Amino acid sequence: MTAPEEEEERRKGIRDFVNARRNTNNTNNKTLCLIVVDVQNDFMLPSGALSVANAEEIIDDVNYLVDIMTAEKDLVIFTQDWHCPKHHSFASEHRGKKPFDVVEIDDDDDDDDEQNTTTKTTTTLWPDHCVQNTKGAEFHEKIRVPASAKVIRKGFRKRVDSYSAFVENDKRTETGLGEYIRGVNKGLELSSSSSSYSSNNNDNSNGDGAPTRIITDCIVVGVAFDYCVRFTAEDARELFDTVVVLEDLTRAVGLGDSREEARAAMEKKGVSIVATDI
Ligand code: VGL
Ligand code: ZN
Repeated sequence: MTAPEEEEERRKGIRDFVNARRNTNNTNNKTLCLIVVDVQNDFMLPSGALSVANAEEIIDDVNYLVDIMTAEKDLVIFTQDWHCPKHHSFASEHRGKKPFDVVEIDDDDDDDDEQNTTTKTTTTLWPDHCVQNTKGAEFHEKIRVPASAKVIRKGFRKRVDSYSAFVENDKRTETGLGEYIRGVNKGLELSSSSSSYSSNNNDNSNGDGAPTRIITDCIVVGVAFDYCVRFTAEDARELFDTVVVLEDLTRAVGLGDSREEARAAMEKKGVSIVATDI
């Protein structure tokens, strides 16, 4: 196959994949959600501070996916790792530690107060990366971020890292993305029901008290498969019936068994991990 033929083949795989998701349960033209994780210079460029092997390879196909979903008015979200200088996840902030060391850190904000009980968390230390307003934190120049897309920045609190686009690594602090998606769902629900709704009917649940969820399917792509893609996809299961990671539109950091651990953890949470060509 020639290169253009291969490209068309991949694009057909992507189109078929999206159409199949859109038409599940005999619901034609339902709205889908796409989350594009951390397609930023520090992860993508070979010279990036935390470069993920071959990550630039996914950009053309991610652009294509973004284009077709934007054209269908699906909800498209981009995440951006956005650390303050001297972020606590940087190895340079921990004496005697190197990037990629796994350490126990305390969650407490106050280093010196011995009265405080602190919770220890195991975490990976990284090279300084994606520092706010630096070139490394910018989206890769080839990625197209449509004006209609929502950009969510994460990891900007000095002491807390955030792999997930929904909840930071303390498992408490919400990023606001969940709230945003609930708001979008509310809007869709109101606009789709306004014509048939009587104005004095305030019960917009489906009768059993469960919230009506309009956007039921979410697709996750980007980097890194074993960190931010993984935790974003796992948490997305709280909001969506179906969460699919399109594996060929991701790349992994690959520390020890991180790739296989991520796969197992996502599958345990009910995330599907699929290739476009199946
Ligand atoms: C990521 C490590 C540190 C990611 C972000 O995007 O997967 N990994 N910060
Ligand atoms: Zn980071």
